[in-house]
Amino acid sequence: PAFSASLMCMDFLQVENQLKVLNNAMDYYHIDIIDGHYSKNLSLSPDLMKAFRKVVTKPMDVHLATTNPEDWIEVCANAGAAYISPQAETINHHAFRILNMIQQAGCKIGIVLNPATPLQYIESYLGRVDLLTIMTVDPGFPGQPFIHEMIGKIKEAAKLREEKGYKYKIQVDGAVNKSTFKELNRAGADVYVLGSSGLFNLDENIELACEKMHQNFAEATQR
Ligand code: S6P
Ligand code: MG
Repeated sequence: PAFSASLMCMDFLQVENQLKVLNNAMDYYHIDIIDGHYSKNLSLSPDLMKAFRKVVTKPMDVHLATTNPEDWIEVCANAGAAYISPQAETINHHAFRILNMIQQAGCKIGIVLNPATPLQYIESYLGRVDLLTIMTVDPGFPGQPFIHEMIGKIKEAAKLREEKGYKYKIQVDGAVNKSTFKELNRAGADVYVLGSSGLFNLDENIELACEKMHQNFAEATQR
């Protein structure tokens, strides 16, 4: 398994210290870029990524919860994104152009699927995807309840990858924590996005929070 820290959930008074600890405890950074329009919230930004970049040693994956992802690809790539992951629902009128834009910007291709969007919606380009994110809450806000119906979609994504020889990693985002690790792992998740419930709320001390998260995962998934 791999773990991605969702930085919109971090303690903003302790940014540098937390990033230094997370560099050793996590595998990726999850950067929610929300435009206030696609989802009614605001979070991180390309300028913040430029600051984070001075400290982070793990790849940043940008989750574009934006109405027009094409406006943000270049600027996020220049700010240090390794993966760019738009919402599938926002690109399908010109999906292949967007996937090419991501690649031409020097980034790996991510795609995010909302809970209500079936896997079949992106069937025609799944073969090009490096990181498939299955939302297990509606995007926009931390602290929401896990949507159990998504377990079937994760299994389906794992099965399809096997059948077709696709390369994508399966990432899960939303209420990924102690109470959901087990079924997410069994269903076939590869990358776990950890936000408030799975990481930052576990302890005020980030080192202890990371230790608790790893321990929770190990306990939930042993045997
Ligand atoms: C939600 C966003 C997520 C959250 C994460 C929060 O819009 O895409 O990445 O940051 O899900 O974690 P939790 O444990 O509060 O659901
Ligand atoms: Mg996200």
